[in-house]
Order: sequence, then structure tokens, then C-alpha cells
Amino acid sequence: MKMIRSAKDLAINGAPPAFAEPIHVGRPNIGDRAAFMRRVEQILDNQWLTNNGPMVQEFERRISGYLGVKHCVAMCNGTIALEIAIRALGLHGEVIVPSWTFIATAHALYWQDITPVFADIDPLTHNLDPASVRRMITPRTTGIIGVHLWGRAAPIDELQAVADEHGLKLMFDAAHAFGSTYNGKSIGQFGACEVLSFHATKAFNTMEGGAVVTNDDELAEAMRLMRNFGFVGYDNVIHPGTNGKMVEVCAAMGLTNLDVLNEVFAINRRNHAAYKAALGALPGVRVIDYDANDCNSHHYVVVEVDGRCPATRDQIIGALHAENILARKYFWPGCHKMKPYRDLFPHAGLMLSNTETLAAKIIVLPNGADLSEAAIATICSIFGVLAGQSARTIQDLAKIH
Ligand code: T4K
Repeated sequence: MKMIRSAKDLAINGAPPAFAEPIHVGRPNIGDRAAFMRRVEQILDNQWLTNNGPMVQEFERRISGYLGVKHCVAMCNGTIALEIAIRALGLHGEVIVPSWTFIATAHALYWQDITPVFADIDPLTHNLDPASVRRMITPRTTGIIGVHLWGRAAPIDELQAVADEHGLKLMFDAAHAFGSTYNGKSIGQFGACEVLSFHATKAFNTMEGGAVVTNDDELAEAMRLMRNFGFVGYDNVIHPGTNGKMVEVCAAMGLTNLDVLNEVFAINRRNHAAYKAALGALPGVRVIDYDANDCNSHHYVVVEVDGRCPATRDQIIGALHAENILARKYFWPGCHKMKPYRDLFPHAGLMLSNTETLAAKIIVLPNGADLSEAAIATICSIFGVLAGQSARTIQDLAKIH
């Protein structure tokens, strides 16, 4: 285990990087390879590669059973799943979303000529602030998309109350929240529907993939049609649609990874605790915690760095990258500051002060089943040295090399 004890050991000071190979935030968790390969052989033997094949059907049954929800409509990715759910719910005009989310939440609306209206977040949970949502409602608003950021449930009851009061549809982007609960109940069961992502970088992956889960029979039926061009049987199209189908090999990956889900979550939880123990006492550094009474995959190790830390967030990120630790600034700078939405709402930031403050503080650190405790100790030792240096020293060191 390589421990960094002083500034001279840092890569920004000319020392060799702590890791020879990049340590990624989004390293895929991959279950039993032999089991996956057996499933792939089965797919090839079946000569059925996509279009609602047997693996996808089994995958949907396993997911809906796991979440305790009536319908799982598997899709090719989370973004298409969002788009189809938005369309099936009949959202139009304006829809309120957090700016503090992955850009896909906003794009899934704008791509369909719906205006995403950005609301602010609670600085403690990083989730939508219902009071801010209320302020954003106009006569054109038709819905709210809550995001369970970092797998932590959005304020579901409060958002539902706002939606009911104003006759709005409520759905959730649960891309981060597979395996999470809200007051003991599985995420997937709330709002009109919830959208999951099974992208390679998620705690649970199908390589690419996503799903909409819902208890609404009609909605599920409409989405099944929409993901397959609106076909019923051969040659008969009864609904406008697109190609949102999950392929068999992705379902095979999902079934394989479902078998190791508990182990992956346990490793993540252990890793998260190790980070928290090592970083929690550093000045101006806060490791985001998850509610002990609810389940969370602990996939995201999210750290806030504020002005009490001698080094700035960007200096820490720069120094970590020099060590081959590819920490991220998810979801800096906020969707409202990305070009398409900046052009649309140049002054949105005035209503998004918590989002903008958080955007300057955030660091997301590597996690996952392949990350060793030794690697975490090394990462934390680097962080510790950086947090012990003045911003000036780090700047000077970075300039020299
Ligand atoms: N809603 C929310 C709230 C989301 O977070 C997302 C996706 C969506 C909706 C949309 O769901 P999908 O349509 O993606 O199913 C990554 C993911 O691509 C994206 O799925 C995810 N959120 C987002 C949070 O992270 P990028 O642009 O950061 O990806 P990239 O290529 O930089 O990869 C991240 C890290 O993972 C890199 O350091 C490399 C590493 N990596 C990546 C892949 C794909 C690997 O080590 N192996 C791999 O196979 O967006």
C-alpha cells in the first residue's frame, strides 16, 4: 500500500503517480464471468438476440419482483426510458426538474420540445427542494421529475403533495437508486412511474440499459408499445413509437449481476465507511452520508470541500488526477449552465443559489467492487496531505510541474 505522507510525495511535486493505471469513478461491477458466458451461449443457441427475447422477459420478472412493483419495461438505456415515460405520461409545456442532475434528465424533456424548468436543491441532501419547485410552477407546467440523487430518495411525499395540489404529474428519475428504499419501501414504487438506468457505470449494470417501473397497467402497456415502434403482432402498428428495446446480451449481463448485487452493495458500503473515517475529520471536508434506516447502494462517494479546507476543490481534483485518480465533479456546473439551457435561461442561476454553491464544492471519488481497501487508504492519504497544504503551496507546486 502506498501512503503519501508529505507534499514532496505528490505527483504534482514531481513524484511518480500513486497509481500506474487510472482509477475510475465509474468502473463497472461485473458478476460471475462464467455464468455470463453461459447465458451468452444460450442466447446464440436460441438465435434470438433482441425484440423481447426470453432473457429480457426473465430480467423484467426479476427486476419487478425485486422492487415489488407490478411492471418493469426494460429499455436500451435510461435516457430513452426517460423519454418514453415522459411521452407516455403526456407531459408537455414545462416540466420542473432539478438543475443538479445528469444532463439526461433535462435532455429527455427538451429533446421532445418540452421546457425543463430548473428548481433548486436542499443543500444537505442534494435533492429537489419542494419549496423551490412550488415557486417554479406556471400555467404551462404539466409535471415534476424528481431525481433520487446519489440513490437517496427525493422528498417523495412533499413532491407528491405539490403535484396533487396543482394537478401535475409526478415521476422520478431513479437512475442512481436501484436498491434504495424510502421509509423502508423500495424505490420504483413511487409517483406515476420511476426510471432506472443500468449503465455500465451504475452500481448495478446491464452494460447499457434502463427500465421504467410502474404499478399502472395502462401506462406500462403504452410504454411497451412505444419501445417497439407501436407494433402489435406482425405488420400492425397501433401507436407511434421508437426503438427502445433492451437486447438479450444486456439482459444476460443484468441477470448475472443481480446474483452478486448484495455482495457489491456490501463492498460499496464498506468502502464508503472507510472514506468517511479517513476524510471526515479533515478541515472543510464533508463526506455525504446515507440514512442508516434506508437502503442505498453506497455507490457514490460524494465529498464537499468548502472554504475551510486549505486547498480548493479544483486544486484537489487536479492533484488527484495527477496521481491517476480520476475523481469527478458530478454534476458541475449544473444543467442550467450547460449551453443549451444557458441559452434558454441566462438568468436561471438567480433562483438556484444552493445548486451554484454546491457545484463549486463537489468531488465524487472512485468506488466499486474492484476497489481495494489499500487503494482507498492511498487515495485518502493524498487527500489528507492536500487538505493540510495551503492553497498557495499547491498552486506553486502545480506550476512547477
Ligand atoms: N439520469 C441520471 C440522474 C443519470 O445519472 C443518468 C446517467 C441518466 C439519467 C441517463 O441514464 P443512461 O442513458 O446513461 O442509462 C456517466 C454515465 O455514462 C451515465 O450513465 C451516468 N448517468 C453518469 C452519472 O455518468 P459520463 O459522461 O461521466 O461517462 P464517462 O464516459 O465519463 O464514464 C465515467 C467513468 O467511468 C470514466 O471515468 C470511465 C469509467 N468507465 C466507463 C465505462 C462506460 C469504465 O471504467 N468502464 C466503462 O465501461 O456519464
